[in-house]
Amino acid sequence: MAQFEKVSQYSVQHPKPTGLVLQYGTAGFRTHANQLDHIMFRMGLLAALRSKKTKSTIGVMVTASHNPEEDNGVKLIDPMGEMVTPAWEGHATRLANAEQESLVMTLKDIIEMEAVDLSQNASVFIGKDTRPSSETLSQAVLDGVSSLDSHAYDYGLLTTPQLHFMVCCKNTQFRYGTATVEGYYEKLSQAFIQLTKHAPNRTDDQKHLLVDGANGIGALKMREMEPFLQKELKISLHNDGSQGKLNFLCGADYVKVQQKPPEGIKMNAGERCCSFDGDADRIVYYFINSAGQFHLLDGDKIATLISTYLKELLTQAGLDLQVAVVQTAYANGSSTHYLVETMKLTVQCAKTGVKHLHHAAQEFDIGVYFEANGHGTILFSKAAEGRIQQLTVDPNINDEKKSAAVLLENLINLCNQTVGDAISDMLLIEAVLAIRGMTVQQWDAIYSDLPNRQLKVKVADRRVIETTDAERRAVRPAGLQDAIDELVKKYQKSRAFVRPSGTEDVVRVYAEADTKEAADTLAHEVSVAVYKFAGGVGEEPKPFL
Ligand code: 16G
Ligand code: MG
Repeated sequence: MAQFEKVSQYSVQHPKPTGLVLQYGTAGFRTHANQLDHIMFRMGLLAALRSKKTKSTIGVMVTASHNPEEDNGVKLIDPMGEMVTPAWEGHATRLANAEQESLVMTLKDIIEMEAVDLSQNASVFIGKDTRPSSETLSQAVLDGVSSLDSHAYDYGLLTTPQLHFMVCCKNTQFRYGTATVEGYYEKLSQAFIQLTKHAPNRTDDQKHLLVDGANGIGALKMREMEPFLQKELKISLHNDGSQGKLNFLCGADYVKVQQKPPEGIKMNAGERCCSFDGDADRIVYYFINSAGQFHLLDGDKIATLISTYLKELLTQAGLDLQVAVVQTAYANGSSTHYLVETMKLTVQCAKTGVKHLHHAAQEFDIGVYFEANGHGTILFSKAAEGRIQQLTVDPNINDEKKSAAVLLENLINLCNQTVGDAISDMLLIEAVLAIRGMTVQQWDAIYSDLPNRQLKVKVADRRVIETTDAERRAVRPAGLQDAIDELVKKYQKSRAFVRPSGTEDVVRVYAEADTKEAADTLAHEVSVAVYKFAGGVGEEPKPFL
């Protein structure tokens, strides 16, 4: 078949290093950029097949998010802008690891297994982040797509959530929005401007926000978007890529993990600051108080602010829609306690990884999902959207109800419902703070985080650890969970769990307790239990100093 001859010919220009094995992990393929050329070509092929199968546009994003600049990666985006479905993650891994001579055979296998009609048209949207390697790697994706005679549209530089947005716009016949960067800026900024009308007389100080762009794509796109915001938000952009290196000593992951401000940003006491990660799908907020102490407002605090406000609006609008918050085991116990006990909201725990949270959130009228690391968004069911819209045009309701319905409608438009989006989340948070007349300190004071500690343990094979209950309990190896339970009992307000990382060859340990010392000691003791029960390698974990 001529089609496969072309694949064979093109693939020679993107050879696979013999013996190299890579896995489509939690967030796609991710490794040093010089190992990825063949992966990109093959993901171009797979995206074309997925497009033929779904008869929709598929997205391919070239990025390694918060990883160092030398790395790169790729992930596929399904028709509604969501992460690619698990069965196709399996196909991706198989196709990626087929040796050069069996590439066409593996491709044919997938075509047969999925009953792909090759005569169907295909369309693939491609985006890339600012890494130097992204240029040639995205070219390899294009080669893959065109070797199956499929149509590719290359958006060039985009944030990851922008590409998710484009794919969704295209496949909803533009009901979700216009599939251009201007379409994205216009949709979000109009919603933001409408919302800020409910917060009149804001001072310049209140409109001011420091943004750490992680020296990446988010900075670039924020600069493009600024004119659309019509001075309703005054951004001081730092780490904009003009000097520093991507994700180096800055960005959301650095700030969250190090629990300190990024380099390259000068903060005055009480000033609101936020950091994006390298592909702008995560955000965290922070400030320093007058005593110079650093305060972090992570994904849990963001979920609390947003879900609380949504509940308030629903009450005002007289709508009996259920708001649920989806978290992971990493959510601080104080946040869960506050949401359940004080706010009386439904809280669900999902496994780590965006696709799990997204999936869980789809089950509710309004699902607010956030990982503690700052990745999250809000999903509105079609029925919820419908009822809100209906209310905005209902002639028989009072002004208070109408105003609440209009606010809800604007919030829907401000959210990127395809995936967590730093820019969209930032505007959402800024709008809610403005409307409620809340300072960042007041937001922080809603609840106090329990002290917590995360550690990593090296073991011979991390797959010996098997978890259940959304990763909160280990069912294997035998004896490990009992040991953890005994350790946890020794402390107040304590909790601990272990899980194999999906992105690194380590076992992760999380512990929290009423004091910093207790959390640190518990984390260390649990690490030792992992080392003993799960085949630790190297030296036994040392006490935390
Ligand atoms: C990936 C996930 C992120 C998760 C992290 C956990 C996506 C897009 N990203 O970066 O949500 O928090 O992995 O990493 O799903 P870990 O398994 O190494 O702890
Ligand atoms: Mg990211």
